[in-house]
Amino acid sequence: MLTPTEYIWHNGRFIGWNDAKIHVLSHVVSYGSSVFEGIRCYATPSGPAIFRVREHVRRMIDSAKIYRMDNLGYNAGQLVDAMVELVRVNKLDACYIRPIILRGYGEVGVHAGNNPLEVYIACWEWGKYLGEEALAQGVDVCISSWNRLAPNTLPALAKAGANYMNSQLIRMEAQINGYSEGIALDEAGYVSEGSGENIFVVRDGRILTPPLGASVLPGITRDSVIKLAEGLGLPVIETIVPREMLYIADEVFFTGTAAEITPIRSIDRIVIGSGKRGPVTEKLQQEFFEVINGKKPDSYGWLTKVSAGQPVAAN
Ligand code: PPE
Repeated sequence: MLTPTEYIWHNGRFIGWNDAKIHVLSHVVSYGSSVFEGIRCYATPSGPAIFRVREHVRRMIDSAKIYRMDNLGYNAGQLVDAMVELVRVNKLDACYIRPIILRGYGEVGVHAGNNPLEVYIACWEWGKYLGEEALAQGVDVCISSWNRLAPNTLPALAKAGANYMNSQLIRMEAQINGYSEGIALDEAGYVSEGSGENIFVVRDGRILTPPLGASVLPGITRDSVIKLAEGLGLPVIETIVPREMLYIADEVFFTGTAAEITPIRSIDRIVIGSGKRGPVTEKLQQEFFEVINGKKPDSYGWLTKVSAGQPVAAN
């Protein structure tokens, strides 16, 4: 259950957690017209630091552009600053940040372009996405009977609220059938992604991941893993992945803000590799956690410190 924090940022000012309410006839409720992000802030020796906040804000602005949500009223720098301030005023060390842009209240009807855009940012403490054991032990997953969004239907590069109806179908089906997560195929039947994670495959020392044209979200963690792997001399090949390649892989793992780097130990009850976290996955996890926990120098400039300065008074 979500533990409330004190403040939520709304259209440029801090409001109380319980005051962040919208009208039931807001456009977003009927039509799913929102774009959003999920960002983690980690506790480091020099205080809380937000992971790749600029890239997340950029993706949110891209998502808004795809949906013709113009005139947000805030530029990227202001949104980054708002997130830093929000973590500070809520006095959190590690948390998950959820900015949302939604079409609000006014007219009803599919094209209600004059309805105001509302920008909210909330944060709270969020633990491990696929269970406490998942990062070390790996998870058991299935191939979903639901496909990912077909091209030219709902744009997969946008992180839009409506896309998560598809994610819900994938995730609910998987969990009801006793799996932690489902892997969806794209419309052509090739591997796409999990309901809330990108996917990587390791075979014979080569790392593969589906390309952006396979209806995947352009994950920030995906990009981070590509960069970390390259740094280790293990280039990642973005290529179409047939479903059966998963079953015969040496290692398969998920990446995502919430899931971080989660090994997959079985798919459709077929054991992957040795049935436990593999060496490439473990090495990448180690690199990733050392950067985000501040144990290794932040050579990629991924961390934005929430400096310990005087908190700005909330209004
Ligand atoms: N694909 C999907 C469909 C997706 O939702 C996510 C993030 C990713 C890939 C990985 O993207 P990135 O976080 O930038 O590495 N999923 C969010 C969902 C959390 C939720 O359940 O809500 C997340 O990880 O924050």
